[in-house]
Amino acid sequence: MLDKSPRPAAVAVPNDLAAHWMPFTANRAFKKAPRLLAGAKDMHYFTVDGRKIIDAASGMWCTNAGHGRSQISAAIAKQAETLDYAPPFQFGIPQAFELASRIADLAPAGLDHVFFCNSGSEAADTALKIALAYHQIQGQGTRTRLIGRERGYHGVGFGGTSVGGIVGNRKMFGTLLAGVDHLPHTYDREKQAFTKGEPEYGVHFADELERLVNLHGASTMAAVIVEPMAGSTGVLPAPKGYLKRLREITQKHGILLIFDEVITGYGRLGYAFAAERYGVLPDMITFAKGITNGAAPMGGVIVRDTIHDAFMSGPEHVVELTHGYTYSAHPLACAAGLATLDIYRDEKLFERAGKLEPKFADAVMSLKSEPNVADIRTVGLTAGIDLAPRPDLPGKRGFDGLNSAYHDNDLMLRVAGDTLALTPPLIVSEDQIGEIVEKVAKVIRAVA
Ligand code: PXG
Repeated sequence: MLDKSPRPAAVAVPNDLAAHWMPFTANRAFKKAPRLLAGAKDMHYFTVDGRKIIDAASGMWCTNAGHGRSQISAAIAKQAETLDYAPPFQFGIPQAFELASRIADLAPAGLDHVFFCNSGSEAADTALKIALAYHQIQGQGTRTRLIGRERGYHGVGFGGTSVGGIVGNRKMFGTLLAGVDHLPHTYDREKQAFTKGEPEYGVHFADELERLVNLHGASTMAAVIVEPMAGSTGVLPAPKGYLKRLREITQKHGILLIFDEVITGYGRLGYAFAAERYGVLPDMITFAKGITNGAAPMGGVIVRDTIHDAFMSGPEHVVELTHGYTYSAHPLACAAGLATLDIYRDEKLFERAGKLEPKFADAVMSLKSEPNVADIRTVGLTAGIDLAPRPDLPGKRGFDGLNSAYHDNDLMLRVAGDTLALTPPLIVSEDQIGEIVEKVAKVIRAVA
């Protein structure tokens, strides 16, 4: 139930919400019962009516170092004063080169070049375009086919939507890119329910790539893109051995392998990148979100040396890759990124996530016996809790959960259909994990 008791307004609220057409939002429902935020510090948001709500979602998988980090805001402010904007084509700023080097240092050896953009969507499209261009300059221009995975999410550009595998995100937008195919998703509830970490069952789902190679022919295939842990669809960790198997098959057939680490990058699974956790070297890694702790828009692609170097030929005055954005390596984002990486390093937040993982998993699994809980999956500092859908109203129980959390339980979580997703900042304390789990239990009961 909505608590409509009057509260002192912490900030002025506009009385007309009509003009802002909100992204990925049930606009009419929102505008009837808004969830408006006014501030944030460490593990909490502050609502416009002055409530303090605990953030179990890192905003939207972004604020790995917690909110309101003054080191980051000071760096942004200083940068804005010093150099507000610089053209990223044919000009550069020192901070962009420094940030690229530091990201390359965090990435697995061999992935040493960073191409900047402004979001995860742009990162996915950039990686796909680099893959196509790479094959073309290698004299393998027939390799144009892009392979995604069912239930995958790679943002909302045409490339990312095409290789994405969430039907609701695809079906409104026509035929999308030609020549795309999809691997099956890796989830089998009967075999995997209530698994902590990577499920034992499911390595064979990678073998479906051989089937696609046999169907289309290796000489037509450019790249495979997967999330090491599928986040947006409701937290599906890769089965044990699955990513290694994908690497073996792509390597065998000359197909590039792209890990979309927009969510898993920067500590979420206890490592700088999930590629390290799984001991698998992809050809490219996409990132966004955590690189600036959410404080400025930034994304990028980390590219293997051999791919980057293949472009560095021909006359030196000629642009090697005709791709980029007005705001690639934006000064404010670079400043935010450098300050963010300092915090991750100084506070050892990736290691902290790894250490907390078993405690977090145990705590969340204690929700197993709550009403309608059909499955719980955990990996790193992330969990997906599937609630049984209400008959004939898929997504309603999840949506009600989001509202119950925000309005009645002072909790922010993510929902994907009827799945509740928890993905707190990596600074979360053990007590706060307990508090989050208690609140989630109340939410689950409220929507029973
Ligand atoms: N790739 C992955 C793996 C993502 O998770 C994107 C690309 C796109 O990033 P941008 O910055 O263009 O939005 C994402 C974004 C959720 C949720 O509730 C997840 C995302 C975005 C919004 C909501 O799980 N991930």
